Amino acid sequence: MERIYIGMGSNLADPAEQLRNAVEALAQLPQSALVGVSAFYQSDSLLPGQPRYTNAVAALDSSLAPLDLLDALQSIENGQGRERLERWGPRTLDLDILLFGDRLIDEPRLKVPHYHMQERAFVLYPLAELAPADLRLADGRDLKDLLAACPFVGLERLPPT
Ligand code: ROI
Repeated sequence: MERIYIGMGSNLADPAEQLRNAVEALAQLPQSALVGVSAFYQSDSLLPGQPRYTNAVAALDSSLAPLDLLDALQSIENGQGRERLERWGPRTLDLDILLFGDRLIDEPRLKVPHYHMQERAFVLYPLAELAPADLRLADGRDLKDLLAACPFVGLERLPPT
């Protein structure tokens, strides 16, 4: 079993409901156990002209291989109506593997740690709710240093529902 952190995001078709459905789907994955889910956070899109996003992070223990987990996450995205019309376009559901145990993965379909996580408050702050305070990424960076360099700006932490 390895501890995996998954970033979740939605900005279409009732985003909070999309994330709740995604959590239920993650809880059903084979060879896996859902360990925790952060609070939900709202923020403006990094790209102008899109609806606001709701984001959260889930922690999963799994013995699935990384690319098998990636396939499973993409089938959850597709099952929730994701249409890949344009890169970076609005989406009903986005599931990103942020961290996979202490693995460094550099494959065409999958790069871990996730490439953009260090500059994204909507990833780092929910991750910090679930991860140990002294978490070190597989590339040697410390989560606390990434947090210190990424201000909590523009994020709205939603009350639990
Ligand atoms: N902006 C926010 N706030 N949250 C996201 O999940 C997100 N995802 C994206 C882009 C369009 C970059 N902006 C985002 O893909």
